[in-house]
Amino acid sequence: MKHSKLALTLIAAAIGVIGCGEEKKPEPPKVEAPKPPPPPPSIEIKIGSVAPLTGGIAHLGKDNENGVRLAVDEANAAKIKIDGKDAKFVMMGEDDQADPKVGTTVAQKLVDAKVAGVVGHLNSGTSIPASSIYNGAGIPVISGSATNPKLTEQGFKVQFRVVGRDDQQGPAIASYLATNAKPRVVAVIDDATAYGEGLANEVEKTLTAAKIKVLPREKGTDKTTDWKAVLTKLKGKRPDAIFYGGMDATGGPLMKQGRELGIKAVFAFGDGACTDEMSKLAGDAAEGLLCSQAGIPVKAASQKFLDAYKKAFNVDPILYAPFTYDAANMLIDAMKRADSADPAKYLPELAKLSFTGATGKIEFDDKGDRKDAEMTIFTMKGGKIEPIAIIKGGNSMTVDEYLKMAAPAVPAEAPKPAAEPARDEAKK
Ligand code: ABU
Repeated sequence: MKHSKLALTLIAAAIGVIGCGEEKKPEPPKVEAPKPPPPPPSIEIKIGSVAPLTGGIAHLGKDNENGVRLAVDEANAAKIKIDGKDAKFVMMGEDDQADPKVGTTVAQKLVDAKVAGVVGHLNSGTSIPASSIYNGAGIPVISGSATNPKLTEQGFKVQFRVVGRDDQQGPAIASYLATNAKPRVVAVIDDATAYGEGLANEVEKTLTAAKIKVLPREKGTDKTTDWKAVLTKLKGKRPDAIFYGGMDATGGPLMKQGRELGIKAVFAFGDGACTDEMSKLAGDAAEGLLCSQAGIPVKAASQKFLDAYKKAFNVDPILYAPFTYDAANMLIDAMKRADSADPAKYLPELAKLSFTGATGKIEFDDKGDRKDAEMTIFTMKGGKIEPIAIIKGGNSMTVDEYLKMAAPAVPAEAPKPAAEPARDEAKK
């Protein structure tokens, strides 16, 4: 009892001391630290890119893939909003090994991963079987390099391409050959792929129509690098020109061995073998070859694209990178216009797009082909392919004439978002 009284006295005294000291300031009202705003809603949009990334034409596959990667990286840097959400574009790069079976497996993998769209495949032989898989899933697909006409003749509403077709390319290179080299007898060889055989057929049709004798077809495969038996047989028939439908990995050795055997014929090739790689594979033997590409030459692509590509990858584009870049940008532009990455919603926008990209104005016809696609004829000079004629709408012109002619086609008003600035301005 005594102890508790004492304790109370001491507490009272202590309170008295405190009360007599400095006046206790009132505590400031507690202010809650501001909460960071919730992150804006975001949406991940996958874009597939398919090309051979291994094997003999991996250099072309990488070129195609780089075009897509550059477009995706630029779209991410531009902080695009789709449906009010921050769009994060992700490129899914797949290797189809230029093999039709692997091509369909990879296509199904992309469908299962719910890609919003695909740029690819590089080869006609992989693009054609893969197209029915994308069509079944309703996923838009644009090829930046496959040129076999069948690709867009199947009635698939999801299928597009931004290069020309082999029923334009074949007549273009064959007519140039016929007019300029004036051969009397031509040998035609193909690699037994959808592309090589199809293009060779188109070339043969044009030559035959021009009353030029075409020797019975010779064949290899897309892996053939020893052509000596075929060439020895052809040498005896003394062709004035040899056309090969196939890629550079097989076309380079063909031309090298042809010259080693003393064949003096003009060698001509389509786009798959219309690269500087030909001089790496054939050395000096590649000088003077003729070849075609199913679009404008790389050097006529917009300067903005060429600079950005070089900065990103520290190399120049080889063949169709400007086209796969445009293809990826067209997918993205259509999504922006539809304000949706849902293929069913943006596909109608894609089909009616009028897009000015690195390769000029692109619009699709009812089949999904590029309207009024250019064709370019090249020759090999000093180890580099040099464009000698660009053919558009039946007119043949130099690169300079083409750039002048293309200038008025560029819209005078501000370029659309995600599209290229006027290509003529970029070249000044
Ligand atoms: N067009 C050149 C190579 C790609 C392809 O069509 O197979």
